[in-house]
Amino acid sequence: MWPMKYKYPKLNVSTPSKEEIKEKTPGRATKALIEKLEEEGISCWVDRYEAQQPQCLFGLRGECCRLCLMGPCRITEKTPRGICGLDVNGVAMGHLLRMLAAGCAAHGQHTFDVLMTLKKTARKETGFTVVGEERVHELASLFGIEKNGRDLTAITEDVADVLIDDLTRWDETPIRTMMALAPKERIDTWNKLDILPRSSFYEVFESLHRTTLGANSDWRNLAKQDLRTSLAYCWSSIFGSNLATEILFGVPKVKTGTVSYSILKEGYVNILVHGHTPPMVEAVAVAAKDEKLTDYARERGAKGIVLGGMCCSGLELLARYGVPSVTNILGQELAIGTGAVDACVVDQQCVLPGISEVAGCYGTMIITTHESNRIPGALHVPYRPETALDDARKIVRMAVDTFASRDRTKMYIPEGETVAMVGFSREAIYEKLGGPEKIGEALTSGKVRGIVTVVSCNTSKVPYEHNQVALVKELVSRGFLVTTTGCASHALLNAGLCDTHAAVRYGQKPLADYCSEHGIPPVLATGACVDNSRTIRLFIDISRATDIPVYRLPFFFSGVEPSNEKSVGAGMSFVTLGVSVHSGFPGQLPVPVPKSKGGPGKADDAMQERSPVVDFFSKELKEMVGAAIYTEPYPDKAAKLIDGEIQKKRKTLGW
Ligand code: BF8
Repeated sequence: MWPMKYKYPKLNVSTPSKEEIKEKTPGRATKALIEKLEEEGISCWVDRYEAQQPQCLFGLRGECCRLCLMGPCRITEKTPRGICGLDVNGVAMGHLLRMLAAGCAAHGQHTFDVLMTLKKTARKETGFTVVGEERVHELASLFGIEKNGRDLTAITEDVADVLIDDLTRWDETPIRTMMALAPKERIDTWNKLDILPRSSFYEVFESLHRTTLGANSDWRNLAKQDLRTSLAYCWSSIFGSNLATEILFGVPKVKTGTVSYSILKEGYVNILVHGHTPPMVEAVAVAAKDEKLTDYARERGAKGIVLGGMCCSGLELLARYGVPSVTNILGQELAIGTGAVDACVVDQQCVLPGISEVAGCYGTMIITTHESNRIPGALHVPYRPETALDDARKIVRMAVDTFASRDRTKMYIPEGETVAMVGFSREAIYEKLGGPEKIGEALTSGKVRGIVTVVSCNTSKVPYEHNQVALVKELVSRGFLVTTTGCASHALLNAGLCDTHAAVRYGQKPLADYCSEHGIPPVLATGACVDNSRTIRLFIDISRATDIPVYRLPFFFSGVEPSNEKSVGAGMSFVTLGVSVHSGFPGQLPVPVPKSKGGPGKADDAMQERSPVVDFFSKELKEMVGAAIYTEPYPDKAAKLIDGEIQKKRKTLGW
């Protein structure tokens, strides 16, 4: 626990000051770079966060309705309904549904791009080739696609068509990927609850419709659509992207890779890729290795070309090729603030608008590649599957030209990089651990007490990366194996938790022995956010191997620092699967606030008492899908909570 500056007693939480963020964040480079920007008079997210304090408590409590133009309406004890008559339950569920729809659309949009690339590649209309043949064959068998006597390209196109159909279909046929991969027990449960989704496109459309003025005042009906949209998010928006990317570029294998700002090199052309569209990332990675372009860089005075990534694009590169990744969502302005970046190539989502100001101060060129994400002042080279490889060469050439003309006198690259073991696809995990049966045995015997997936973004509401690292160290010391994706994984990679030594450093017997025996770290970095689908398949495989439904197994999900709406969908995907969720901050969502006992302030439980939606998330969901949502901002308490819930499961199983 630590003193934090901004108190929100009615939420029973406090948030940190800028100084507290600088002191508490585990990566020392972060502090150094924030101070560099400070000295140079350039603002970044930490300054804007402080300027926004105190934030609106009605908004933070999910009691501010902005669903129509008569609002915003505050729901209070004195004004229990908005102008239209909607009560707090409808407000809370409606806003949650809009967040889920936005998250489903966001992942769905980059999935759409990958699927179009896959289809065009199958038709030989792009410069890419299909690398992941085994995934094509697996999915063709699962989808009942004829394979005999047909060549790979024809089968691949049929697989792409099923995935595209899952993303876009309007009729009532349930998502085929879900029907093929989800356990029968789950499908029966979802069917009984009447929440089987049609597609991401359809459910997003329907969710927006249901939350318009006068369209739905039954919060339970909205809650049902929340669950349905979560299933679409999971089985179409994230699975579609993961599967299509594995078909296009192969299934990652275990390898070592480096993370940190220090991968940027003085005297080199430094290029960062950032966003969520793997084919664009792949194309730039190919171009950055092009010998002609390296020669061009030398002619222009550079020693060579360095490529690094940020956010999910960085994790994609790291998992598949071991190409270094620099940082996560709240590190992007700091990375550019090193003054070492010549070009930052961004596609879609999680690109902070603030980067353009920082880039302007250092002469860094921002290149946008997606029509849905344009930034004032940036150059635009649109991603087109047919010309992606040529366009990427153009982009790298532009970066070299920037190097030659840019003022690099304000450059500071923090020292020290972390080496990590990465690339833990589902297949790579089995290669190391011997398959789901063997993992099931380790869980039964208690060598591994449970598996916790620690994922999602970073937020200004807690000390940046601190809680993610603290929680995971505590979980490892309590004998839990951790899987991780997204921005959380950057924090864990950087903190050395994805290094094989971490099992002994932070764990104890029997987990430390188990990790050493198999040569793995206690934290398995499985990739980008869409690769939560890898952990979902892992949980399902273990369930099949042990013949125990997922909801009874010792699994847990933790989103320690949620910020993007996509992280709401990530948590809800696991809830629908039967895996309980820990959220690291109670803001804006109708989830229970942490108990006041031992917390930083006294909770005003007004909404807690008057709103059945809180009960819905903490109790009713358990009866419906076998999992619930918990909120706890303090990592030591969160670890205790997760441990307690997992221990209950182990006890019920007689383990
Ligand atoms: O999908 S973890 S801030 S980078 S949303 Fe975004 Fe959150 Fe980072 Fe990728 Ni995921």
